Amino acid sequence: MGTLAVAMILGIGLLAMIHKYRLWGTLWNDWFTSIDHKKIGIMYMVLGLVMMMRGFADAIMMRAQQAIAFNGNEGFLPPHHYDQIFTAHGVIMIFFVAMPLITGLMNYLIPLQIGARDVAFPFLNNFSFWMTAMGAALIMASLFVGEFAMTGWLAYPPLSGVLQSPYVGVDYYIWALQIAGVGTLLSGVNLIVTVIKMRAPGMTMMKMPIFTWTSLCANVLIVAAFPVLTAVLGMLTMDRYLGTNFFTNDLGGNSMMYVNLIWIWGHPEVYILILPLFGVFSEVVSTFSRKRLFGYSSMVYATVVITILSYLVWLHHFFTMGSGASVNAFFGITTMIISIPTGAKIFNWLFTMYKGKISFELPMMWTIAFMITFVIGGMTGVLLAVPPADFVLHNSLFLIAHFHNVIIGGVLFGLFAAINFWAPKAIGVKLDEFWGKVSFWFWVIGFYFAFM
Ligand SMILES: [Cu+2]
Repeated sequence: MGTLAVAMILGIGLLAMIHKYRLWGTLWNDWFTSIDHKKIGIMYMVLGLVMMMRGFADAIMMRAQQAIAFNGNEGFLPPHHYDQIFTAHGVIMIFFVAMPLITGLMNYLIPLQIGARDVAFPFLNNFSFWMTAMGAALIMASLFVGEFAMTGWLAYPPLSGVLQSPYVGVDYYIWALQIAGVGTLLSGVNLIVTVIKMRAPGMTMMKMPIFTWTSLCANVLIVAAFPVLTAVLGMLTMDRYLGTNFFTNDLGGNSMMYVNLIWIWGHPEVYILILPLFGVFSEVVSTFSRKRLFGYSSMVYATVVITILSYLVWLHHFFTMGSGASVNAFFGITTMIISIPTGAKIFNWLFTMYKGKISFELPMMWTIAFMITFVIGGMTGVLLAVPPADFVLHNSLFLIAHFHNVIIGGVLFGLFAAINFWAPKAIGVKLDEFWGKVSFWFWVIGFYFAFM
């Protein structure tokens, strides 16, 4: 209720400002209905940054609860409220912060990098954005009307089934993800066609900027993975609404199939998030070392190998489910193999810096923070890829720390590098150096304080 009051006051204030300065026409004609890839890209980024406030507030409440609630003290959040915040944090950070931010970045940069006037299907681009925005709006609405899922971010049945979760929270979850997911799929198709068909004359595939390459691979992953998410959520919907029994223990269903299917989407999803940022780091490292990127073609091959391998590892998310030693061993080994092309990229960035004239501006600072943090995240990932170790470490803060090292240290730091690097092009102003450095040190020290 307190949040609703604050949100309403801010919302009414914002509407009054828009009205006072007669901005409705501009907002509607120049932004909301715009089919310009640069404006849509910026709208995606604004959506992601706004939703980051919500996801961050959820994180603060969770950590505060954990700090207070021990020795019989119940803390300030009742269990059903804590579980909703816990679920919303994961869903928002992945679907409505990381995804809009990378989609916005790709929208903005790809046509510029390949010399195209716009994306292949500009109207569809605007439509995709609004589908993502509507998904976000649905989650925000669930804060005030109804509830949100109390299931964790991937809503495993039987907990998310209609018997254990008869309330509307899971329905908000399903519809928000379905709408946003289809929007992401359409924008994936759009960007693939753009890269394949609309490159300027003479730009062969192996002459494309490295960011365009890594984004192309990310969009191939989107088109391959998101239909699986749509299908598995559709099956969960039918279980809940129509009494089908895909994921129940009786009538031949199996809840483990849901876990299997959702991770066939879920593991590629983390590579969808990180690959475009690998491209960003490559662009930043070569710019601020004043050298050409070391090993362009090995970078491209490493990206393609990661794209393929990301489809052979999903079972590492449920080693403890009981697939047996040989299946676990197969997925443990494929997971470890991924560290080879990823390690090759790290060495390529280091060799680019070697004997370069490095200037430590903000994008370069974020890139170095990334390299250290991501290597820690990657190496703890190799530890978790050992099935017997995973039996000890699953459900632990070690796992939480691992994926925050790769997702904050990789995706978010990469986005900050990108925003600092390309903001002058997008908004015509160089972001303030002093406050950028303050922000950098707060983030890096805060991150290590929270997760080390
Ligand atoms: Cu994975």
